Amino acid sequence: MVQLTINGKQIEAAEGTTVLSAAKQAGIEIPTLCAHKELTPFGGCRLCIVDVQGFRVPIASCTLPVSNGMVVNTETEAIQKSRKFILSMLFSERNHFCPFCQVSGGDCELQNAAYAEDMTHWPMQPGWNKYPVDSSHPYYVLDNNRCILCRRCVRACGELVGNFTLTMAERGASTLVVADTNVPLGESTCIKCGTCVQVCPTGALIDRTSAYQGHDLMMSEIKSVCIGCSVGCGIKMIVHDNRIVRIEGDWDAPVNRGVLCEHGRYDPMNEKRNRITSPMLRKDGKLTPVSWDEALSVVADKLKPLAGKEHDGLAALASTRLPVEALAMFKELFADGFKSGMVTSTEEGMTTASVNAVAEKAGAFEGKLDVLKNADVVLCIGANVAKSHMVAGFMIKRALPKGMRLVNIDPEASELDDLADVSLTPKTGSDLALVEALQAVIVKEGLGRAPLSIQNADGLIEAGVNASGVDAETLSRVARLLANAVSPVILYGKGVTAQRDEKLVEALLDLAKLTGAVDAERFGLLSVKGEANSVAAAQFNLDKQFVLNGQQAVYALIGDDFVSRRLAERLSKAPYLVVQATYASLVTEKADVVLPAALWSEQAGHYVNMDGRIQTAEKAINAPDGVRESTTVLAEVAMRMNMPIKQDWNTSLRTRKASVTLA
Ligand SMILES: Nc1nc2c(c(=O)[nH]1)N[C@H]1C(S)=C(S)[C@@H](COP(=O)(O)OP(=O)(O)OC[C@H]3O[C@@H](n4cnc5c(=O)[nH]c(N)nc54)[C@H](O)[C@@H]3O)O[C@H]1N2
Ligand SMILES: Nc1nc2c(c(=O)[nH]1)N[C@H]1C(S)=C(S)[C@@H](COP(=O)(O)OP(=O)(O)OC[C@H]3O[C@@H](n4cnc5c(=O)[nH]c(N)nc54)[C@H](O)[C@@H]3O)O[C@H]1N2
Ligand code: SF4
Ligand code: SF4
Ligand code: SF4
Ligand SMILES: [Mo]
Repeated sequence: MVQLTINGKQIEAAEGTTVLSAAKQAGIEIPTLCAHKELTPFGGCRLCIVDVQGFRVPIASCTLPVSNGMVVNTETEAIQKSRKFILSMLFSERNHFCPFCQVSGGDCELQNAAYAEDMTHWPMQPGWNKYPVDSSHPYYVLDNNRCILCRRCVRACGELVGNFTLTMAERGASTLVVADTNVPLGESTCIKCGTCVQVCPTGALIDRTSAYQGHDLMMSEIKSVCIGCSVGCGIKMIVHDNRIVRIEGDWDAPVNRGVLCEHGRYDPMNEKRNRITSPMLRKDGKLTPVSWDEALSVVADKLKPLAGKEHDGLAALASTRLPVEALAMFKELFADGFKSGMVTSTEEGMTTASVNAVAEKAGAFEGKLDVLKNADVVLCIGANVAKSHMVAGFMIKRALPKGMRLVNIDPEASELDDLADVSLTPKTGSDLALVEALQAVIVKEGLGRAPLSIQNADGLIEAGVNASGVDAETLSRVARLLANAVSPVILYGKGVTAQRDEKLVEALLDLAKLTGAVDAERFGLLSVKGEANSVAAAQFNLDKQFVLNGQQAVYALIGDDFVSRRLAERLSKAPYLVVQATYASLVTEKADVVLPAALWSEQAGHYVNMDGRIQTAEKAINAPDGVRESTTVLAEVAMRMNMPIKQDWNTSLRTRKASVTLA
């Protein structure tokens, strides 16, 4: 520990801490602009200057490490004067005459910094040189006239997203933020995650949807969870007048630490599907709006006689994007209450069934996404994380320049191949033979970290080569890379789990133990699941393959999920179809009864992400009139059939062994 004095206060700080963070820990705020807690210090704007005894000039505190006996002052008259001068310079360098932001934003850190120094006007004539504006991007605009060259966007795109699209071009006063080799943003390598926009302290990068929508003071901020995929990123919804104005990553969220992908930040803002706002019944072949009472009594009358019939009664299907509360009720009503033998989810356990089967025997064996932070070798098998679980992909992409090695195993070409040190393209379905061959090489060469009994190593290697079509030399190279890693991680996805082969998951667990990815303390094996509540659905046994065979009716709880033509075709075989859904789709078109359902942001609920975190989504906005929450409707259906439900999701979530620790 290091002892120092800041503003007369004795402070203890860990070695390597910057003066800026030491001050913050001691409750002393130093104004900053280019600094950001998730980014490496850059020392560019110099607003955080402090006076250090023994130094002739003020010095930037964000890049200055603490040292023993240091005496720092943050609020001397000279410092305050210099700070105002720095701000005046920043205002004068470009056009910060922002009449619109004045009434809207309220989140401009440059303006706020000036107000904090009691600045009321610009002491220097602003520069009116014209800098380029790039409006080629679908989601945001880059206006270099408002840019203070803090490089937060550049650092965020590289350090957090691992995309390295943004850079600085030109020099001095002409310095500009550009994409790639100065191509329009809309034609660049940008993957549209919006992280750069979120970190920009001024109006240089502004969101198309939220700019000029009103002052920050008029907005409320609701913490929630993205339901775009099973990563479960923490978000903040900025709401005004019962409308989501903007979605931001939550810097305090343990999963994503503020970063989001396109699907989390922008998809909900660009929803084009048509809402269903009234219950409907098929009358004379046509869906006709009716009252809730009429719709629910028809449903109850129709379904009640089907209770207790395991095979020829009712089949029920729920989306894995629904809150835990709804999934638990759904299971209780149809599996326990109706005793139907075909109660499952739209994902049919494709990402979870084989994983849970192993957990039944081995207990929880999968780790947290955090293990990626210190991984030196990552084996990605059957998971297209650059597309399907983008923020997990960012965790890999941003570590690659720091030396992480990536092995990708996928029969099809994927985005990860460009980033991988080694890409294996085995024949589809040959993974078990391939994984056993990797184990055999490690055992044969004596590189294993844990005992694994293998009888015929050479035979297994040969079998793996023959089955997969991967040559023996590349296979051995991958095995050695994994075995020699200090903290390897194995990440698998639907390419593996959809094989529904418990042995394959076990083989991956054995490989993880053999390479030290999994030991008593470390859980460097994990799978991406599918949707926001795939794990919860599996815990409720909603993981069977959906087969219609003689059932007289189907209850499909779709919620706000997307539906495919394939699903619509499967459901059209139902003699009678009840659909509870937010949006009109090919499935609602085929229904006999349609019940409107609230959207994720219109109801509170819990979601269990891929690594077992139980997270809360708050209600952000009210549903349109006539629309009810999924749980309200299920409870009503249950009541009308005299099958009241207990609603104890937390207990039933834990009755089955999970592959991840649930907390
Ligand atoms: N045999 C077999 N069965 C499976 C699986 C398997 O691998 N094999 N996988 C299981 C799993 S994990 C799942 S999730 C289900 C999927 O089963 P389906 O319900 O068939 O879903 P998808 O095939 O993902 O199709 C979703 C539809 O929504 C559309 N869509 C998706 N996102 C958007 C969007 O942002 N905007 C718009 N406009 N449209 C969108 C897509 O174009 C697609 O038409 O199937 C399950 N069943
Ligand atoms: N943007 C976006 N994100 C999504 C979704 C979406 O629709 N849009 N859907 C969500 C859902 S429901 C799910 S289930 C997840 C799926 O997310 P992932 O688990 O990443 O699954 P896929 O994206 O289907 O990628 C699986 C990869 O496995 C490969 N593969 C196929 N067969 C084999 C095989 O035999 N062996 C090996 N080793 N690999 C194989 C495929 O080529 C593919 O690249 O994504 C979720 N995320
Ligand atoms: S949106 Fe994301 S990928 Fe695109 S430039 Fe910004 S940070 Fe980089
Ligand atoms: S665009 Fe914004 S974040 Fe990027 S350098 Fe300019 S002011 Fe900083
Ligand atoms: S990675 Fe998944 S949970 Fe995170 S923002 Fe993207 S879609 Fe949402
Ligand atoms: Mo899925």
